[in-house]
Amino acid sequence: MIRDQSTLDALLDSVGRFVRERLVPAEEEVAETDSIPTAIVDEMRTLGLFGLTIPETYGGLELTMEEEARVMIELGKTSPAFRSVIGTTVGIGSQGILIDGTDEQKAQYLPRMASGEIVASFALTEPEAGSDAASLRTTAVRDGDHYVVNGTKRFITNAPQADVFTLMARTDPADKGASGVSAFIVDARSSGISLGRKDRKMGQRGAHTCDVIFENCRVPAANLIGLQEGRGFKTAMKVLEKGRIHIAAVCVGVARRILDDTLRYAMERRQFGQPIAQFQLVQAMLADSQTEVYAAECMVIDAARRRDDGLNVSTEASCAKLFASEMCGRVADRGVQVFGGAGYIADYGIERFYRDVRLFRLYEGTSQIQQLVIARNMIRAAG
Ligand code: COS
Repeated sequence: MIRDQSTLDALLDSVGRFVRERLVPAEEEVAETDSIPTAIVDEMRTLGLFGLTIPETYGGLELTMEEEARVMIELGKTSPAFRSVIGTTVGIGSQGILIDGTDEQKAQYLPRMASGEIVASFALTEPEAGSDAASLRTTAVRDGDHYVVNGTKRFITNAPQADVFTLMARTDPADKGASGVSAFIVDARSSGISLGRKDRKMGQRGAHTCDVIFENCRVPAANLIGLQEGRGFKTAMKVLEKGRIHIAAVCVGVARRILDDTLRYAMERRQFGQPIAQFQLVQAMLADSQTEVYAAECMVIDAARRRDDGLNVSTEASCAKLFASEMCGRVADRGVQVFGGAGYIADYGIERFYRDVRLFRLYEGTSQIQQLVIARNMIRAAG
């Protein structure tokens, strides 16, 4: 749903300009230094990017899912590490509070997230609990008006920058499944929290993940999301469902950028006396990529609209994430192929995208988890 086309167009225009004029020229520097310049993060704050999804009452832009998807497609047209700066705060880090938090919790945290004053991060995955998220072992044991948290979270995006974690921990040790899990808002500066060293990743340099270790960390009981135990896994699933449409939109944006670069190269690069774009075998690769980007974009927008209409989009969110992330991998692979030998050389940027996009098929649920969600929903509906 688009509330006001001209307001959205103005936002898309300023995000597009920001991407072209500020982010694209900084891509190599970010990859070299593994960090995003502070000036760029400040500009993201000024543009309101940290508050895209947060209600206007709390100082955000309150974008609908369709509007958010369209903004992510624009922001996706550069190194994905830039999107990651705001990604957890507009997405998985804040949405648990927004969806299931109390009014007090929303008022306490959302305005500072919307302004970009604090960075939110999502702490679900553990060394022994990745795809099987419900088996998480981190415990939160009630002690007076606090919970005492112990455990280790793994691959936590933006943990080194985080001010607040949305943490999933087991409050009922007797219940080993989903209903024993609760969600908390945890101040990252609490005593009893330490960070592992930054993970050395395949790509997306400038975006950071690391372990977060909780050792007798005391979290106020008032920070239990929704003030109800046992709802944390469902909160996480709702957050991830929305996040999957968001990531699918990012995939569309990155794929579009890769395809634009590929087309430009194919039209400039000459072999056998003519631009390689004139050769039908190269054209086939360009056309396949164009078709797939278009298909993914249609899926993303459709899933987003359905969510805005209040429909259950568990299946559509997973379909969009599965298709768009796999599509992005194929588009990047064809991009390298069209670039030929140059595609394997760092100077051309395409090999960086090739490594960067590999993550899309893994995080916020692997492709196999999306398949599992889709098929389960089909079987349930048919039964
Ligand atoms: N919205 C609301 N509730 C949901 C939901 C959703 N999208 N998905 C599941 N639930 C509910 C279920 O209805 C069920 O509730 P009831 O017991 O009341 O029926 C509960 O949550 C448990 O669901 P389920 O039985 O499907 O849980 P499973 O342990 O079988 O796990 C998968 C389901 C595999 C889908 C889940 O663990 C998952 O998404 N794993 C991937 C995790 C992930 O994406 N990690 C990325 C880390 S963050 S970057």
